[in-house]
Amino acid sequence: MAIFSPGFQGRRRSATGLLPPGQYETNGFPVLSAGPTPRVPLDTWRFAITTESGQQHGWSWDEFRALPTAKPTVDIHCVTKWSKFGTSWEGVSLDTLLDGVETSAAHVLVHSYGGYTTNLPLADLRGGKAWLVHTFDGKPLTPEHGGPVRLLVPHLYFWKSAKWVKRLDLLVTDQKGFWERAGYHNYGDPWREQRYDGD
Ligand SMILES: Nc1nc2c(c(=O)[nH]1)N[C@H]1C(S)=C(S)[C@@H](COP(=O)(O)O)O[C@H]1N2
Ligand SMILES: [Mo]
Repeated sequence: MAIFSPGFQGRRRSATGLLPPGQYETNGFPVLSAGPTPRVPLDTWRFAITTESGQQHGWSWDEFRALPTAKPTVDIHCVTKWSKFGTSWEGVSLDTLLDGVETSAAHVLVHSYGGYTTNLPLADLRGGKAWLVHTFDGKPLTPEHGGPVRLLVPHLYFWKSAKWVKRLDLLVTDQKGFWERAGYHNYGDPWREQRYDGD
């Protein structure tokens, strides 16, 4: 039996229905890029995970697209204060990609085509909380929004969701990324409003 609430609009507007402190809702999808948009042809695209012992696990586009996919619908929160509710994506869970990667590292430095970097704890990529997505709203992810493939880690501020993702380095010692070195918070939990270093 289906239950419809009075205001039901036919599509889910929010995954949680909640706005983190200091955020406002937008219906648009702003583009925030610290540099030019790299164009990565699919026949040369590769994604890799390297471990602290120097092992490398790599995927070509065809290998990546052969992996089982998930379709998360999530709210996203940018540190510049916009939040967007109910964004729907398709991609590969990091749990799938990390399956068979042997590591005792606790930290990750994410590298993008174009040179952008961002860091986060490896634990934040596990447990169904993070994906490498290639589809947004049922269509291939556009280059401006990080296509062919971006990281999606919606429980942290959106700068952690690296566009044009290329490689994850699993590290024993934490290493700061682009915005983290520039004074943004090392972890970036929107619910604790961790915008800047010291928040
Ligand atoms: N490679 C790369 N990834 C990036 C960025 C960037 O400049 N380069 N900007 C980050 C920031 S600050 C935000 S808010 C989101 C913006 O994603 P969007 O442009 O799809 O909205 O991407 C994040 N990932
Ligand atoms: Mo951002």
